[in-house]
Amino acid sequence: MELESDPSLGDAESRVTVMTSMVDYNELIPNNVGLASDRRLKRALERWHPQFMKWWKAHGPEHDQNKKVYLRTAVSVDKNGWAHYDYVKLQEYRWGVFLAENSTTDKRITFGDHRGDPVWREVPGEYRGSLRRLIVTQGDTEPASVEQQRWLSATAPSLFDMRSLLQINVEEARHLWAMVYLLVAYFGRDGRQEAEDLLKRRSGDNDKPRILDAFNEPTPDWLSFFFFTFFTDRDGKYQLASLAESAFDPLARTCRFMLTEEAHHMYVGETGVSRVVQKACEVMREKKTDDVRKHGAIDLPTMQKYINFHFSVSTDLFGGERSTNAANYFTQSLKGRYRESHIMDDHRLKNDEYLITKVESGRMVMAETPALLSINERLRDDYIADCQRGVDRWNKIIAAHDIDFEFKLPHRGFNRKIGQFENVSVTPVGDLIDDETWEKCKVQWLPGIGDEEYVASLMEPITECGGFARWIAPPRVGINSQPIDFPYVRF
Ligand code: BYC
Repeated sequence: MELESDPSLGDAESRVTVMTSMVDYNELIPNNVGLASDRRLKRALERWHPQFMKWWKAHGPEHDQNKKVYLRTAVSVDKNGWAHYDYVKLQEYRWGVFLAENSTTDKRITFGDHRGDPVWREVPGEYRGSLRRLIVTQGDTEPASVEQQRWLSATAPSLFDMRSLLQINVEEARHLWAMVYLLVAYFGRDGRQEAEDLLKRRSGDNDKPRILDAFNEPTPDWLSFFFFTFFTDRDGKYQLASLAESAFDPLARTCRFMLTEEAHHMYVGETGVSRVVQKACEVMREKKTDDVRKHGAIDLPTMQKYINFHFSVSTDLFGGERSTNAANYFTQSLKGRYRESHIMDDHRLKNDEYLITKVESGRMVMAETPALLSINERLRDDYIADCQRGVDRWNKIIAAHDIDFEFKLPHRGFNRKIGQFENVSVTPVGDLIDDETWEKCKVQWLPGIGDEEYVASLMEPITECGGFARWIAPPRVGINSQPIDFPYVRF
C-alpha cells in the first residue's frame, strides 16, 4: 500500500499520512465510497457542503477556528488508520464519508422476515419510507448534540478537556455527514430535501426543534456534558449497534464505523465524571467534611441528581415499551437488536415473549409481552445494564476513599416523558406517587436552580498547559500516550 503525505492540508505540522488506496484526502470530501467515480453523488454532496459549513460556523463550537487542536482523524477504516492524531485547525477539518469494510462477500441478513437472504445494496421500494425515517432520526441527533455543546469550549476546565469536546464535536458532525451520504446517495430528491432539513432544525428551538426530546435539552455546563456523553452517547451506542445489523448494507456499514468513534465519546463521559467524583472524595477526606461546595468541589448528592436527570432523559430515547414501529422495523429486517447474531433464538421472534415492567391498577408489575412488540424495551434493558457497570466503577472510587455513599441509577419509570410511564409519577426507587407529592419532592431528586447556579459558578476556563479547574481531578493518562500537560490546543 502506498503511503504519502497530503499537501492539501497546509503546513507540515498538519500533514497526515494517507493510505491512498483507502481514503483520499485530496478530495474536498475524503471518502472510501468511490465518490470520484460517481459524479451525480459528488455534485449533490458538494452542493450540501457549503450549507454544512455555514451551519458549522453559526451553530458549531464557539471557538477560534484558527487555533490548532490535537485531533484524531480517520485516514482509513482499518485498525491502523481510523485513529490518526495531529494538529488541525477546526476550519480546515475535513469531514469524510467512511463505511466499514465488509468482512465477507456473501453477507446475509441475520434477523426478521428476510433472515438468510443476501443483504441489500439498494433500498427496497416498500421500505423506503421506514428506512428514510430511521436515517433522518439518527442523523438529526448528530448536529443537535453539536448545537447543545456550542458554548462549552469557552469554559473548558483544561486544554485536555477542550480537546475532548472539540474531538467529539467534529466526529458528531462527521456522523451527520455519514447520514447525509446515505440520504443523498439512496433517496433521490426526498433524500436531498431531508439533508437540507437536517441543517434547519435546531436544538431547543420552539418552532423547529430537533426530533428526539433529549436533544432539545440544554447542555449548559461541563458536568452536564460529562453526564450527556456517558448516558446519551450510550443510547447512540445501542441504537447504532441495532442499525449496524440492518439488511440495508450501506446503513449497517456506516453505523459499524460510527461505533468506533462513539466509544471514545462515552469514555470522555465516564472518565470525566470519575474525575469529578475523585476530586469530591479527595476534598471530603482532606477537609473532613461533606460540604465540599465550600471548597469549590461538586458534592456527591448533586451528582446523583444529575445522574437521575440524564439517565431518565436518555432512557426515553428508546421509545415506548410496546412499539409497533419497532416490531415492524425488526420484522422488515431494517433494525435489529444489540449484537443480534450473538443471541440464541430464531431471530424472527413471532412466537416469543419478553418480560417488561408495566403499570397496572396503580401497581408496577412484570408482564409477558410479545417479543416483537418489546424490541425497544429489550434494547433499553441492555442499555441500563451497561449504565449500571459505569455507575459501579464510580462507586469504587468513592469506596476507595472510605466514604459511605453510593450512586444509584433511578428506577426506569422515574421522570419519563415517553411510553407507559409518561402519565405517572415514580420516585427514584420505583414507588408510584401522586402528582402533588412529585411536585413537592422533585427538587430532592432532580437538579434545581440552586444546583445549576452552583455548577455554573465553577465554570471558569483554564487555558494553561497542565492546569485543571479545582472541581475536577486531572486524567490518569493523556491522549495518544501524550503527557497530561501536553499543549492539546495551541493558542
Ligand atoms: N423523543 O413506537 P415508539 C445518538 C416518538 S442517539 C421524541 O414508542 P419507536 C447520539 C416516535 O418517533 C441515537 N419522540 O418508538 C447520542 C413515534 O412518533 P410517531 C439516535 C419520541 O418509533 C449523543 C412515537 O413517539 N438514534 O446517536 O419504536 C450524541 C411512538 O414511538 C421519542 C436513533 O434513535 C423521544 N425520545 O422508537 C450524538 C435510531 N421516542 O410515529 C448522537 C433511530 C419515541 O408517533 N430511531 N418518540 O410520529 C429509532 O430507532 C426510533 O425512532 C426510536 C423511537 C428508538 C427513537
